[in-house]
This record gives sequence, C-alpha cells and structure tokens, in this order.
Amino acid sequence: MNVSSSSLFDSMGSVRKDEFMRVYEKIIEEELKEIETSYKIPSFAIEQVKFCTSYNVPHGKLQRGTAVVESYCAFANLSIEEVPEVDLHQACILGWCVEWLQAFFLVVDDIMDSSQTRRGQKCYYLLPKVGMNAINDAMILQSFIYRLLYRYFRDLDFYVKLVDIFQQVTFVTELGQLLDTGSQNTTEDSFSVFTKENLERIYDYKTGNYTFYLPFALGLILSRKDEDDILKRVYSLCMELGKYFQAQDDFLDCFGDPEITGKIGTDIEDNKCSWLIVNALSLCSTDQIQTLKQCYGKHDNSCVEQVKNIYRTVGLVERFEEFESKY
Ligand code: GPP
Ligand code: MG
Ligand code: MG
Ligand code: MG
Repeated sequence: MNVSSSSLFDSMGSVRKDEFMRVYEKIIEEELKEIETSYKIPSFAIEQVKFCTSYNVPHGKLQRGTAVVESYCAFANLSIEEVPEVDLHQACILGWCVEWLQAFFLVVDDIMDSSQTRRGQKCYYLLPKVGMNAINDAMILQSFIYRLLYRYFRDLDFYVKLVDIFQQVTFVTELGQLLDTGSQNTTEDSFSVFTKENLERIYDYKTGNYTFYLPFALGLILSRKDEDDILKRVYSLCMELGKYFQAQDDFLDCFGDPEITGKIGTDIEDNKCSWLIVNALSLCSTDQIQTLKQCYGKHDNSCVEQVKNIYRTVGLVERFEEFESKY
C-alpha cells in the first residue's frame, strides 16, 4: 500500500487522521482475509472479530498511534518529503499496533471499573450480544498486535525488539492496573494507600509506559536511534508526560463533561487512588476527612455528591488548574 508523505501529513506536520484510517482499513481487510483462509471457523466468528475490532479500535483520538509516525519522523531527522514511503507505512502499522493495545486495555479496564460509556458509546461488555465474551474478544485484540508484527516485520532485523517492547510495556501496564485496582476493595484503612508516592507509581506503570514511552520507543527503534542512554532519557521524560496526562484523566473523571470526554466517571465509586483524593487529603479538615471516609468508594449518588462537594469546598479545582499550568 502506498503511504505518501504529502497526503499523510497536514501543513503543521501532524498526521492526518483520515489518511491514517486508510492504513487501518487496509490492515483489517488483509487480516480478516488471512484469518478466514487459515482457520476453518464459521462466518459468525469472523463477523464477531470484525465487529469487536471496528467497535473498539478506531474511535479514539488516535493520539498514541499517530505519535509513532510523528516521533519516527522527528527521530529520523528527515524532513517529511524525505521519509521513504515504505518506512512511513511501517510507522503507521506500528501506530495501529499501539491502538490495538489500547483497545485491548480499554475493553478490560471498563469491565474492571464497572464503567458505562467509552468514547461516547456503550462500553463493549455492556452490549447485550457481547457480555462476558468481551474477555475473550479483548484477548483476540491483543493477539492482533503480534499477528501484525509477524506479518509486516518478521524479516526485519529489529523484529525481536518490537515484540519485546510490546511485551514489556504490556506487563508493566498490567502491574499498573493491579496497583490501580488494589484500593478498590474498601477497607478500614484503604485511605492509607492514597499517597503521592503510590499515585505516581500507578501513573508511571498504568499510563506513562504505554501512552508515551511505547510510541516514542517505537519511533526510536524504527529510526535506529534506540541506544540505551537515549531510551533511558526518553523514558524519564515520558513518565513526566504520563503524570500530567493521568492527573488530567483523574480530574476529568470527576469534573469533566461526559459529552466531551465520552465517558462517565467511576473513580469515587470505585475507591480509586486518584489525583483528587490524594490532594484532597492534604487540604481537608479532620471532619471533612471523616465524611470522605464514610462516602468514598460507595456506589451511591448522594455519597458521590458529598465527595464532590468537599472537593469543591477545599479548592481542589483551583489547585488542579495551578498544577496544570505549572506542569
Ligand atoms: C487507564 O486508567 C488505564 C488503563 C486503560 C490501563 C488498563 C490496563 C489493563 C491491563 C487492563 P483509567 O481507568 O483511569 O482509564 P479511563 O478513565 O479511561 O477508564
Ligand atoms: Mg477506567
Ligand atoms: Mg481503570
Ligand atoms: Mg480514569
């Protein structure tokens, strides 16, 4: 497939979403054909794979996927016109592998967080025809990553590096998810885990690695600039970006407009170690902390409202704005 730099990038050097989508359409068409010819499965199964993919993979901001292409061009130190088409195509495919990873995580995350909506539509597991089949479908989404890497990169010298980084980043994110859900079972002293140190570790593991480090590391591998010291420097910058990004996600979970974020927040009900609860604890009076302990982690609208009221009263919105502008 031809991916020309003149059509892939806009005048600001950002990847055009519609052109990036064209690569997706091609990948999925070829992949479904391949599955159909290699495995003797009935048509409903192919339809399910197709539906699961189209429901979960392409509807996001595509920020992680397009970051692979943009970072590859930046690291290769080539002007957009100089980038060979074949490399651009490879960068787009790796970008889509990151989007597939994200789709896999989100399907599972929404089950674990008991979420209702994602990207402005019903969470996948809540569709009547899906239910808990979402678990197997999520695993199929994950398998796509390695099928695509094999199909497009197996003969290249950096193939093992690609497989390795996807596996490593997946594992770290799973550890992050484990830490994130660790506070979910409300206990007497679950507030003791709501510390800045725990929060930042969760952010590094569950967000910074796959959201920032993975796309940039892929850009480095593809441009053959992936020396250890460079990867290390990129890693620490990416953890900073991750902290900013996830703090914003936590803030929007409570104060964002679902019409814009495309999802209804669940962090208070889920007893999450979030930016808001950690910062609230340093601002609240003993009485307010007592109320938070009674209300946080409850699936009860009036409890959720009481938590939000305390957040507003102690000036958390302003504190977040200050944090955001400083960062
Ligand atoms: C986002 O946390 C974290 C992930 C999507 C990683 C999930 C990892 C797994 C191994 C399943 P979040 O729950 O705050 O995201 P959102 O607010 O989008 O639901
Ligand atoms: Mg979630
Ligand atoms: Mg979650
Ligand atoms: Mg969130």
